[in-house]
Parts: sequence; C-alpha cells; structure tokens
Amino acid sequence: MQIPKYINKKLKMPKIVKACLFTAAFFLCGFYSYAQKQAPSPCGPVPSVNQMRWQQMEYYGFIHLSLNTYTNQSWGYGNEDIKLFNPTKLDCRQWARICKQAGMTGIILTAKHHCGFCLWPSKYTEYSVKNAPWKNGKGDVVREMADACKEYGLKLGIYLSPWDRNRADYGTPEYITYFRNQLTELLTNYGPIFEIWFDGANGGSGYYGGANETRMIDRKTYYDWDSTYKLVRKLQPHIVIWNDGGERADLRWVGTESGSVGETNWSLLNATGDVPYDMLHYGVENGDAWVPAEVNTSIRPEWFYHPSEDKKVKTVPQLMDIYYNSIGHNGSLLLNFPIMPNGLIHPTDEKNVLGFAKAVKAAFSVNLAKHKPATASNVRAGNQDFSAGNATDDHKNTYWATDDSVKSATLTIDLGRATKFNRFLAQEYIQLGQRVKAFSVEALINGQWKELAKGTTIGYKRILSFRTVSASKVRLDITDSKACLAVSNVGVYYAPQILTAPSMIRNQAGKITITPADKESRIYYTTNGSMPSTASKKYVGPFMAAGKSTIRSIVYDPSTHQSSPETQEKFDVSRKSWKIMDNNDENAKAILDGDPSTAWHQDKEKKMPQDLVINLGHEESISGFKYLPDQTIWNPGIIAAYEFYVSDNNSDWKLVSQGEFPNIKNNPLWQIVKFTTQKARYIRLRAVKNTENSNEVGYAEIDIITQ
Ligand code: FUL
Repeated sequence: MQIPKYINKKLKMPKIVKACLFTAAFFLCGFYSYAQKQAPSPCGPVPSVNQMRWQQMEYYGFIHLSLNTYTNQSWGYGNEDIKLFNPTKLDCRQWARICKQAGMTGIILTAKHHCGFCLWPSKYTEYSVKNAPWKNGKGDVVREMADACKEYGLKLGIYLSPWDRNRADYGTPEYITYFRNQLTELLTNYGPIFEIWFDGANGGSGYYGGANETRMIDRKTYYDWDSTYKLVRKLQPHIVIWNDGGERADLRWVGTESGSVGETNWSLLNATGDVPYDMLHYGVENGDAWVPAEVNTSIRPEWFYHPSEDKKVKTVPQLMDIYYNSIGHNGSLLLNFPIMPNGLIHPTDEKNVLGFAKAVKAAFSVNLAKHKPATASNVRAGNQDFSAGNATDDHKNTYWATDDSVKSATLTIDLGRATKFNRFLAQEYIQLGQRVKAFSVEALINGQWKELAKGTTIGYKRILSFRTVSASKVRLDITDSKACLAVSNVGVYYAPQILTAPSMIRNQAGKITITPADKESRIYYTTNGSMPSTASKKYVGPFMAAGKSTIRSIVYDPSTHQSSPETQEKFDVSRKSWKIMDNNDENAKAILDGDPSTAWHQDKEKKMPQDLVINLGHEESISGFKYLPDQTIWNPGIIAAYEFYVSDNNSDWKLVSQGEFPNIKNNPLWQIVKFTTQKARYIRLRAVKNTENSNEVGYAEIDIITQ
C-alpha cells in the first residue's frame, strides 16, 4: 500500500513503521465504515435536525391575548378600539412561571391575531401597543415574553396571523411586503424563535381600513410561501414552521382543536396535494415528507378569555386524556391559556394545569423497565451494538434493531419480580424513519402470557393504558412493520389513580349512573344523606332512585387508601312520566336524560318568545324550576329572560314567575328559580329573550322543585 506523499513527508519515522501504521489506519476506517453500514437504512422520509429538536420538546404553552380579550370576541373584525388594550397587571413572568412549573418547554405567543392588532410596537403600523393606554404606549408584550422565557429557561415561539382584518391593503401584493416586514421584525429582534405559527384561517369579511367588505385570497398562492419560508429560515435557521392550509411546512395541524391525534399516527404526509381531515389526523403511511403532528388545544373551550368559561376550565382527568391522546399518540401538545383582561392567567387555569403536571409526574417519573435486562427474538447482526438492552438503557441515541428481513419480533423485559403496572411506553429511533404498523403488549402473569393492550403506530412516543396487572416480565410484540425494527426506548409505569369527585347522572327513568375519572377506582355511595365512606354501599352499576333522593358518592383507591372529594346530588321527583308537548323531535329527550353534555334546541324557524310545554303525567306541588342551558360553545341559545307558567289542563295558564337569569351569559350553569307552591300537571317555560338577541333557544336539562 502506498502512503500518499503529503502524509509521508510529515511523518518522521522509519518507512516500515509508517507503512504499518497507515495500513492499520486504513483498515480501521474500512472497519468503521463497514460497521456503520450495519445500521438499518432509513425507512422513508426522516426528521430534519430542527424537527428532531422540536419533537423532543413534547409539551409547550400557547398564549392568546389581543383586543378580543376586551371585546369578548373569538375573532376581532379589525376595527376594535386600541384604547381597550390595557392589561394593567400584565406579567409575562407569571405566564412563564406557570408554564415552567407545568413541565412545559416553551411558549408560543399570539403576536398578531386576525384582527391585526400587534402586541409589539411594529414600525409598519399604528394598530399596535404603541398607541394603547397600556404603559402609555411604551409597552412591548413580545419583548416581555422573550425576557420571561429566557429567565425561566423556556423557548419562545411566535404566532403571526397571515390574515389581517385591519389592513386596507390586505389582498394586494403590498400586504405581503407588510407581512414579511413584520416577520422580519419578530424574527430579528427577540432572540431565538423555536416555532412560527401561520394560522390557516385566511380571508373573509373584515374592516380592511374602512372598506368593510369580504376579501377572499388563495391561501396556497397569495403569501408566496416558498419565499416566505426562505426568509424565515434565513432569519432563524433553527426554527420549525407550522402552517395549516398553505404550503406544506415542518409541522402539521391534526384536523381538530379538541386535543387529540389519531391512535394511528404517521409523522408523514405527501409534500404536495390536498390534505383532507383523515390525513391530518392520522398522517400518511407512505407519505413522501416528514410532517409530524402538533396537537393544539385550549385549557378552556375557546382560545381567548371569556368570563362565561370560568367554570369550564378543563379538569385534571380531561387534561390527562389529552396527554394520552397527543403525546401518547406520537404528537406534541400545545396547550393554550387565554389571558384575562388584567393580563394574567386565571387562578383556575393555573390550578388545573399544575394539578395535571402533578398527575403526569406521579404517573411517569419512575420507569420500572429502566436498566432491566431485556432479550429479543432477533438482534441485528453486525459490529454495532443493536442489542435488546439498548431499549432499556435510558439512552435516547442507542436502539434495539433487527435484521433487515425481520419486520416482526418480540422484546422481553425481565422486571425481576412481580411488579404492578398499568402503562407501557415505546419509542422508535425515528432518526431512521417511522416503521412500526402494529404491536401488542403482553405480560407474564402467574406463568402465563396475557395480552394487555394493542396498538398500531409507535413513532416518537406511544403510550398504552390498561388495567393494573402484577407481572414479572413484560413483552413488546411487534407484529407488523414497514421495515426492520429500530426501537430506542421502552417504559413500564404504574400510574396512580386520579381521585377527583365522580360524576353522577339520573336518567328519565330514575336510574343513577356514577362515573369515576379512573376506570379502576372503586365508588362508594349513600342514599340516606349521610357522608359516604368505604363502609357504605359499593357501586357495582347503575341503580334506581326514582323519587326525591339525595345521593352522595366518593371514589376510593384501595392501593393508596385515599378517597376523592364527594359528589352530592339532590334529585327531585321522578321525571319518568314527563312528556314534552307539541313536539315530535326525538332529540328533545336530551333535556330529560340527566346528562348535562347533551342538549336540544327549539325549531330554528320559530321566533321569540318560544315555549317549552311539559306534561308531568300527574299533579305535583311545584315550588320552583331549574334550567341548565346547552353547554356547548357555538350558538347555545341561552335563555336570558323567561316567564314560567303552570296549568291543570294545558289551556288555562297561570304566570307564576318571570324575570331575567342574572349573569347567565357569563355563568351559563344551572339556574334555580323558586316561587310560592302551585299545584299543577303542566308547566311552560317561555323563552322571552336569549343572550344574543337571536331566536336560538337551547336546553341541556329542565327540572322542577317540589315541596
Ligand atoms: C385558529 C384561530 O382561528 C383561533 O382563533 C386560534 O387562534 C387557533 C389557535 O387557531 O385557527
């Protein structure tokens, strides 16, 4: 072997030694590249370095604050008065502290929403904080957010709405220059930005500098995304781009804002072509571009703050469900806080998100599989280490892999002794693409292998939940894959039960159903008004309590001996014989089914006032009534002003109460009205006015109070 001349000159040693050293080095390099070749080849598209960095962030916050915060709107029209913007207690450090304590890794701020109002003093518009009373026009929310993120070790992301309902030039090429100027300001002046969010809501009615008209644009071509993306990447080389509807970006929307992505979730799409809901929600198995899922949802029903939602903040069990359906389904979780007009996150939102963080920590801080011996039915031959133990070694850059031809295999973890668990976590080494199509989890219980749960895709992270078992060994059985396997991590966890007060409903027939947040919890209840304990009746399924009754119940975890707060419901007379009059709509039953999440609306063609007449089936001594408005977000038809009548014969009516439901718009929960006792067989609730001054009238439940 010839040593190249330029190397030979520099080495001062006998020729023969040089030759030996060089030969050895040559073979070592060859050996190294041979070993490298032993790694599985990538399977389809793979994540970029930026996408990989983003994926590992997993969970981050969203902040919605704008003029909508002061007008109670979801989308500002673009003509809202800047003078309204005065968040006197605004404290980005409070937002950052809460996000940090909640376990988040970053925050995305709505620097400009569709109304066009800018939370930073952009030099390209007057419609910004610089003309607001807040800090006498000297404030900059983006700056305060960037500083707070830095202080709390969080990354900063920016939401910049491409649609701008304030701008006179929206729809023309001039607006694109304006949009890019703003992007340049935001991506230049506030330090590193991890993600930019280009909302898909684009074009429609608006103020547009006084034109007050509807302007439609082609969201695929108008913004010339190609050049816009180039600008973004030039200004922030480490950024990831989120875009829904325009040019395919680095991350994708999941087709819903309710907080879930498909159980089957491929981090792939096709680089071009339409993306219908199914593709957004489940990804595309053989897609030609890596576009992973980001699950965006709000801790309240809406994105901006509305006082009417103060009692509708997602609870810890609801947030846990979202966790399993997002992070547990190979997605990231972007959780929104609507900021109050004073500039702070509401205390209930804080309490619930921190309770959620505590529950996640309690479930996932101890990995029972960590450093436990693992064996596999196949281990890739080669000089690199692809052994089964790589999946339990707690290193994210090592992985268990199988031979090229092996697309199904098992990985068995020896827990050493009978161990209780109820969660299984798996991660693929996605730097080489996403592979697994189907798998199951099995456990060795009393010498027998039992299937605990099944899944389809794994991807970056997949979590399966099942009833607690006690087993000495657990087995991941991958039954189908696009290529040979590359699994970087598995985890086995024992999540404690979530002990929140159970929900209780009584249907029209009088059957009571009690539901705990955690399927495994035991429920105890009383029917005599006494406080329930583990000595009370154990709930084994729905039971009858048709007449007037008080049911109290608690949830109990036998393994920790802890109980939840109690739920107490006072039910009045049975509604079994009730009949809604003048109505053939089957859906009307929803207002007597005891379930607050179902609702019925009066015929949309009818005008106010609108009557709901019910035949009680027999005479009752009525001393009041209860009304629960439709609990859904859109057009709930909340009755604001009412009249209440009673009758013996459905023709002679007596008005027994009338008035307004105080604060129902902000607090659309149970309304209770009492009056002097009346004997009657028919009742009539007349909706005189709703909160929106429209003709929509909705009901979740209706009930009476008897003596
Ligand atoms: C949507 C917007 O229209 C909402 O107002 C909100 O900002 C949400 C995050 O994205 O498309």
